[in-house]
Amino acid sequence: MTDPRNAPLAEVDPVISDAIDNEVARQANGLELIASENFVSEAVLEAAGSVFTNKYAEGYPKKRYYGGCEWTDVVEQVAIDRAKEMFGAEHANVQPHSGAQANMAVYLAAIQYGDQILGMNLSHGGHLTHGHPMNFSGISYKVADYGVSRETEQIDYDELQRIAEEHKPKLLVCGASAYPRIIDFKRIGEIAKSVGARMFADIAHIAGPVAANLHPSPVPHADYVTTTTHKTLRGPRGGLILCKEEHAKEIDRKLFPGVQGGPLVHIIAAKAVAFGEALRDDFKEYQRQILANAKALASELQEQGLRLVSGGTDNHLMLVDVWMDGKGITGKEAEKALEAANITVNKNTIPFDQNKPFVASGLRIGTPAVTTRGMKELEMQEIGRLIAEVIHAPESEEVQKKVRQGVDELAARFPLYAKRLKARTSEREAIGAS
Ligand code: DSN
Repeated sequence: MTDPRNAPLAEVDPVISDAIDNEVARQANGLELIASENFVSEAVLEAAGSVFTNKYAEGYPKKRYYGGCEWTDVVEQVAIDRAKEMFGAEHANVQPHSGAQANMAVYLAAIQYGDQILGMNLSHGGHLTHGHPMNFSGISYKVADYGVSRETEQIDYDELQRIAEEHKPKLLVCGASAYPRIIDFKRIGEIAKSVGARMFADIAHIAGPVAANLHPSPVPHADYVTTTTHKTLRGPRGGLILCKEEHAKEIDRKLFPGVQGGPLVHIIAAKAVAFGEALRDDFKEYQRQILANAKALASELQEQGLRLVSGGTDNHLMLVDVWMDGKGITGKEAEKALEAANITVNKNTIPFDQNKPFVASGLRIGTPAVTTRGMKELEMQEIGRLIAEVIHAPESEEVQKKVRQGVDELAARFPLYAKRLKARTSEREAIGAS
């Protein structure tokens, strides 16, 4: 009998093994348009699934609280060096388990409990951790917020200056999770300076274009920059903090032991691999294509009669107003109808939304994942038409069926995780499963 400690997952735990196989098939056979998702390489998956998951390593390279860290130090130092090189940053901390934990460390390092912060309103494109009342940031600090103007649906920097002067924040938080336009980090830096605030930029969504010099970088202007590593950066799930050297010690101390205990060394290894990929020339081309694809998809959606918040996109995502002042459908209905056609997106509030966040008036659509599959502008036009067909007839099962066929064809032309999918199919055939 095989020692169960050495047996394959399918034998040890068929329920979980099956769920993983089915997820491979879901990702490969559908169209992934959630703006914050992507598909990592086999090399990143291999590092994330490595034996470094066994290691405790509190501390930092060469200063650990545990023995046996010599290979952990190699992995973490490489990740740090590559992160600094990618963004031209003075200091990098690669240990945050997530973007939220990276952000928490910044708050702890930059300000005191109860201090005033100024962040972008969640319903205008900001993020929970930028001061939402139900998040630690809104619970622990006094919050003022800024948003977009009603006319342009873009950040109104003059208004931001005015709000900053009124509230005199200690920390000015910028960056967004649903904002389709360029963010003027230089201007925000000037605003922060003019009121004596430190500047904190969360570039979780746009880290890829920033690293590829296709979006202005906040690094020269901001005291602190954070990002997740799994969105446009195409790494494993996790976070990253960049800062000026003067803040380095405090950031490291606040992340560990302030926010976290032991780092996830297998994930740091996978970050290192992803950062290595991001330093290659083809990464810049990948980022360029993400943006070109977003523009192509946005114009096709407009061509098909859909309204885009702010009239278009400069980055990897767009916000579609499917509600149209009550003449259309809710974001929730649109998300569900598209899911039935194997197109994955998420409902999203739009600025000045008339619906509650769980219902929402918009859809957020992004191109990083489909671009990873190799799709280009022509495919974006096809996808735009498929999306519009569903949104214009959200109740029609016939339309959903037809669109599903279109999705199947597209997915087959741009294979994903082909080896994994093949292994699953042959295993299933061997046991006669569907
Ligand atoms: N949940 C992420 C997103 O989808 O943008 C932000 O944390």
